Amino acid sequence: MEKNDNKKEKSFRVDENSKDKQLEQFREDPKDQYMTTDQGLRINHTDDSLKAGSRGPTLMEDFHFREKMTHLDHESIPERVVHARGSGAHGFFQPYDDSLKAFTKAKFLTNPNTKTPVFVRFSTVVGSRGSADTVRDVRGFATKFYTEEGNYDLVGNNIPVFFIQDAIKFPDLVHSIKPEPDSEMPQASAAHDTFWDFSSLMPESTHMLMWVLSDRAIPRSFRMMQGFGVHTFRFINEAGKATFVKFHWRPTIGTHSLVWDEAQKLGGKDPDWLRRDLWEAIEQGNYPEFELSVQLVPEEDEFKFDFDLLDATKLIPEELVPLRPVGKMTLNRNPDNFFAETEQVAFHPGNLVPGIDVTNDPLLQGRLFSYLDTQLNRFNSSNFTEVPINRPVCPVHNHHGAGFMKMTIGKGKANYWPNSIDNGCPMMAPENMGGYVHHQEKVEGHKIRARSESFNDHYSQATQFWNSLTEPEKDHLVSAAHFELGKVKNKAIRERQLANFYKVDPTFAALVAAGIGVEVPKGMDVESTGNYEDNEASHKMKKGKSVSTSDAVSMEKNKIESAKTRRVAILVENGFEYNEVMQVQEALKAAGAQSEIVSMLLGKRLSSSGQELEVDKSHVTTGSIMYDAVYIPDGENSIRAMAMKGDALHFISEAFKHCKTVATSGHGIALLQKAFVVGIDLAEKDSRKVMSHKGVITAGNDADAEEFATKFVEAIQKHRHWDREKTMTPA
Ligand code: HDE
Repeated sequence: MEKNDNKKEKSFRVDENSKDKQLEQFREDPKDQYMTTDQGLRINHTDDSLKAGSRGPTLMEDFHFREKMTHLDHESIPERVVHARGSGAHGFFQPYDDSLKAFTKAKFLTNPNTKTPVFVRFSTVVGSRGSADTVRDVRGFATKFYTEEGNYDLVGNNIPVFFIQDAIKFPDLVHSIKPEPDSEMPQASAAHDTFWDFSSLMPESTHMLMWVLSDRAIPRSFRMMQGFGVHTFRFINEAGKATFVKFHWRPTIGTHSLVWDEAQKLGGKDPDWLRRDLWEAIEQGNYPEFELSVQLVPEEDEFKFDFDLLDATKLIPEELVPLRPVGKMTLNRNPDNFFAETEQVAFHPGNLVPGIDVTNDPLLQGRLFSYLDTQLNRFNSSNFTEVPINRPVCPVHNHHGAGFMKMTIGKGKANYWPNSIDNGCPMMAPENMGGYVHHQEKVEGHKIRARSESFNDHYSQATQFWNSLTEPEKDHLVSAAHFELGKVKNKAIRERQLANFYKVDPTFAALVAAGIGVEVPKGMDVESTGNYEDNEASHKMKKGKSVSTSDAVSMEKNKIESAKTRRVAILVENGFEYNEVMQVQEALKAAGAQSEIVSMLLGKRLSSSGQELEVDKSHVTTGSIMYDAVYIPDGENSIRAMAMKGDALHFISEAFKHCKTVATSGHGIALLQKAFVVGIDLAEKDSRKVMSHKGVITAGNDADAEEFATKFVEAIQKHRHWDREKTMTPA
């Protein structure tokens, strides 16, 4: 039975403020308020429990004490089994135009006038909630779009492929990569025997392993990493026509990574590095922005590739199917409460809206079961969807009944369908009123526990990835393999993994072998290396479309040169050149970079011309690893003081080692030499010259300050100067 409610439903509209308004009714601001019990009773003393005499026992009747303690005892819920550590942010998404209408009827992707509110949660996968941010790991990139047609979740990662092809292997994968079951070690790391044991026995993981060993797995910032939907999904247009689609997020300030040594040190010095970076950027108004793009493949082309579109260990090379920009997401508000929002947000790849549907990718199919199931474990109730952060902004009406923590108060008598008592409400929505209709796909086959042969090639795209990297990127990947496999105690596992790497590329395997104490096994056959398919069968290129290299996968080849939000340390002691600092600071600000004054101790430092500068950070609380570039202004006394102190010298040589931009002038040039900045010609005699060499900028006493500042900013925009990596000094 239809009810004449249609008009009301139709006129429903969402904009970025609507989620905020909705959250407003749940927000509590304790400002200018009395503290109360949960019942609203005002509390007049919370520092002592109620006792029989001031030295006597605490009384059971102390309801305030009991309530306060009970809350603490129950303050945690189970952390996520994977992606436990995360950071969230609110924002909005807006499409550029309506051109996707030809492919999808999803309104939030096709109406350029709608700003759809979003909540994004970035995460690491393996570590516990309290683990460090900068570990080598995949990063989760999950977005909840609060659309007018219901919540749509794009639950992706910062790597476009996955370790396994079928969800039934996920529990094995997760067990192997998590800390080992007897010792609960190591925390937040894949560098141990069980993980490499499993993955060396699972050749299908090879492509993903190449990405995980690459710099992608140690992002410089959540704001500087790509996101991928990974699976092939389906768009459905108004006419019911389907098109295969892959989703991509690209940060507008470019994709950049840390170096491994830096990542490890940050884990100790600031385990919250990525969380803090995201939080501070939003507080400062440097809103992270990501462009959403899609790759579209007509249904007729499903079998035209040399890989299977349903295989999540494969990407579609952008050279074959270019990215088509759709719109932009801006993250502009930090959560008010970490637990209520970031911890309680519950994603599900099965949260779909009309115009988007799933495919038969067996990894995706398994996820459709797991995400709801895991929330039940976390929340102990199916009513987690009523928690404010998970609530859609459009109306929700159904007959789901009671259960722990039911929040909404349903009216009416009929809690079943069909009913006549409540006029058949809530009613079914026809397709033209936004009712979700699953895409009709003809499926037939024998019931069989097997994998499609089209999933058999485990190495071609791993080879393609290796072939597409620049030399520095390859060097980093090999060093990462030295670290990860170097931690594996069992030599047979190292050998078996090496055999898989041999199938990717013999040179790559030899480079890895040289660092992990094993030989490249001769013959690479089944007898010598273990039980897996031979090279021919598992590496064959089929007859479809393919490319042997794909520049799009290299971060270096796609670098966006920008100094925006880059952090620059200005090292000073008493006697620094004030005017020089002012000029450089101005140039940095104009380029969107941020500078901080770093000195031995906090307090004020006096310049050679009598002005004072407040120190932002001391060497005790910071380090070069927390900056993208270093600048040491001239000033004889300032430089002399630094030359006597290990901290400043270490700061400079470490920044140099991590291939960051280092700039100085006048007396500072000698300081660079003392800090083991080598392989650079620092001995320029012409005092009017500004030298820019492999990211080291030096200016003589009479050089042009503007030229110096410009070259400094240009060098920062390049992110890192890998060409000097091989001449690095120990730090
Ligand atoms: Fe997840 N994944 N996953 N995953 N995943 C979870 O759900 C799972 C996979 C991803 O910030 C869990 O709510 C299975 C691929 C993100 O809250 C769990 C399989 C991709 C997040 C789960 C995969 C992801 C999760 C744990 C293989 C990229 C964090 C907590 C079939 C496309 C979301 C939770 C957040 C979280 C299951 C593989 C992304 C257990 C079974 C591939 C970003 O349900």
